[in-house]
Formats: sequence, structure tokens, C-alpha cells
Amino acid sequence: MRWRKSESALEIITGDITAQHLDAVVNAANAQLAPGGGVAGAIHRAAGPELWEQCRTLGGCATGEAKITKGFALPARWIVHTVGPVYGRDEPAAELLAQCYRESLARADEVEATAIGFPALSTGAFGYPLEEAAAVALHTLFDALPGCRHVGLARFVLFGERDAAVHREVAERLAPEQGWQADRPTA
Ligand code: AR6
Repeated sequence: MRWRKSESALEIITGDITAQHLDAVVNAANAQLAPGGGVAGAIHRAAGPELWEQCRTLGGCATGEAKITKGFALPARWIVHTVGPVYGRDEPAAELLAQCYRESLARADEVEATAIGFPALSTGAFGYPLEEAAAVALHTLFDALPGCRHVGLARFVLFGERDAAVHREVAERLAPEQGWQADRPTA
């Protein structure tokens, strides 16, 4: 499913973030930018040990910030590492989560990436309820994408059909309020 607003597009698909052939993919990182479980584990495994070599030079990452590295063995040229809020601990959670999406877009835009893939940040180990997180994420991307100089496509890559369905429902609700249109394929 795809939505459009002038030159910008947003897609929601099921898949594996590490397999995306996009300029940049986002890592749901930890504060040390170390290999962990979930998305971070998958990205470090697929990118190879050179990723940790670069990450360890970056001095960690605060909640809501984003830092960029090369993609190494990933199909993506860049990896944007951002640390989402731990639900129930890091406050204000919605603001911090929105900041992760805005900062990730900003890092990708700085290196002139034109397409970026996002996992559902904070919704795994960090415990953010999926539908609440989807509303924050989609509202933020619908708001910030048209302001990017280079990034024209944001693709949400969800691990399961249920997660994708929740994101599609939230997007259907928010898109018209934010001036985005569903891009339905013509037969
Ligand atoms: N592609 C797409 N989505 C995935 C993939 C994948 N390969 N793997 C998992 N997901 P999480 P967080 C989904 O836990 O909540 C790590 O240990 C997953 O089903 O990766 O931000 C880090 O080191 C879930 O819906 O991220 C941090 O310490 C979503 O991606 C901590 O977990 C996010 O799950 C970060 O926790």
C-alpha cells in the first residue's frame, strides 16, 4: 500500500529490513550502538563485523537521536541508527519516538539518500504498544517527508501481516487529515 503527497511517497509492506534495496535503512538501536536482538541483531549480522567497528567509534546514541554509518554488506548504502524510547521509562515517549523518525530522516537527507526504510521503532524489546507507536510514526513521517530535500520515499517494513495491517489502518485514518492520498494501482 502506498500514499502520496506531491513529490513524496510512503509505503507499508511486510518484509525484512535487512533485505531492502534502498539508499538507507533505519536500525532500532541501543544506546551503545552495539549488536543486540531484534532489528539491531539482524542488521549487524547482515552488515558484518565492520559495522560494529564503525559503531564503536561514534560514542553511543541518546534516546531520540540518530547517527549514520555505512551499510557494509547490506544492500543499503547507509544505516541510520536511532534509539527509541523504552515504553514506561523514557518520557515523554511520543515526543521521543517522533524525534527518532525526524532525526533519522534528517540524517538520510544529509547524505542525499532518496529512499529510506523504517522498522516499527520501539515496538519490540522496548515495549511500545504497536497501534500507539504506529500513530506517532505515521503522523511524523506524513508531516516531515515533504520537507526533505532528497528523501522522496519512506518505506515501512513490518515483520508480520498483523503489524502491517495495523499500520495500514492508522495510515488510512491519518493520510486525509494530513493531505496525503492513497495511491491505488489502476487496473
Ligand atoms: N525486519 C523488520 N522488522 C523486524 C526485524 C527485521 N529483520 N526484526 C524484528 N523486527 P526491536 P525496539 C520488528 O526489538 O523495540 C534490540 O535488542 C519486531 O518484530 O528490534 O526498538 C536493540 O539492541 C518489532 O516489531 O526494536 C535494543 O536494545 C520491531 O521490529 C532494543 O532491541 C522493533 O523491534 C530495541 O528495541
